[in-house]
Amino acid sequence: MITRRTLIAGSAAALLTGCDRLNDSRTFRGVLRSAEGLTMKAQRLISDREALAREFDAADISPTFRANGTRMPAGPDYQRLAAGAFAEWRLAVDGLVRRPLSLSIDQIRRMPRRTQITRHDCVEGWSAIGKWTGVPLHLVLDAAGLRDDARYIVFHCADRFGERPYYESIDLIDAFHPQTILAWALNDRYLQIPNGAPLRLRVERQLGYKQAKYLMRIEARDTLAGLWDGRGGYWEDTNDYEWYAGI
Ligand SMILES: Nc1nc2c(c(=O)[nH]1)N[C@H]1C(S)=C(S)[C@@H](COP(=O)(O)O)O[C@H]1N2
Ligand SMILES: [Mo]
Repeated sequence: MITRRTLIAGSAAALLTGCDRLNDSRTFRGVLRSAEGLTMKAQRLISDREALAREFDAADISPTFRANGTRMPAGPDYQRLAAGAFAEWRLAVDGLVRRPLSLSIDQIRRMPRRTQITRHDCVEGWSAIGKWTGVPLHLVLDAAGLRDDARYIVFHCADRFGERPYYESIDLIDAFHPQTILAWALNDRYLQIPNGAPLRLRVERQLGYKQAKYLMRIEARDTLAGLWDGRGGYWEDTNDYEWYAGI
């Protein structure tokens, strides 16, 4: 699998290939200097992307975590799954993976978990602090075995806005970030329907609309082109929201 580190190491190696032969060239030293500068900038950018979102104390948890957007997916398929307490629900993990998975909510709840108290910021101008528990996304991706050509992780949801299903996507830096989890509990309770039951994404360095609820399928892709309008998310496609919604 190509990790961020091998990508950086690879590009640094590519920049430095042939340095013995070119060492005397004045132009080359200039190029090398700017390449070093570039690598440092790239490194700084990526270190910043790796920083942890602030985590809060139990005393900071909002009394209610308001629900926004879809609060109950309308389709009969979801309603049937909900009526059965999601025992029949499966999360598909497919696309550019070596071992496609189909996971029940019990299997996911039995995987190693991370709990984090974080602040959710919605572009509509409200925030809430909640305690989330879930499986780190990277463990699921490792189990599926990402292929080297995977660059994006797409989250397909059960709810629709007209003909368009809600979906979201992130890059591999966020996918492997330690606070990026597939959450099945909020405030020590199994996730309830208004907040995305049975499973939702938490990608804590980004705004509310990236936190896809009602997950049905996780797809690894090499490009976002060809998926709806190609901008990587429902709101990105329909309302020009930023794909990278950093906070
Ligand atoms: N599937 C799905 N995910 C979604 C939405 C939605 O409508 N459908 N709304 C988004 C928005 S804009 C926000 S602010 C959060 C709200 O999460 P909450 O309902 O738990 O507050 O979910 C995000 N994820
Ligand atoms: Mo939002």
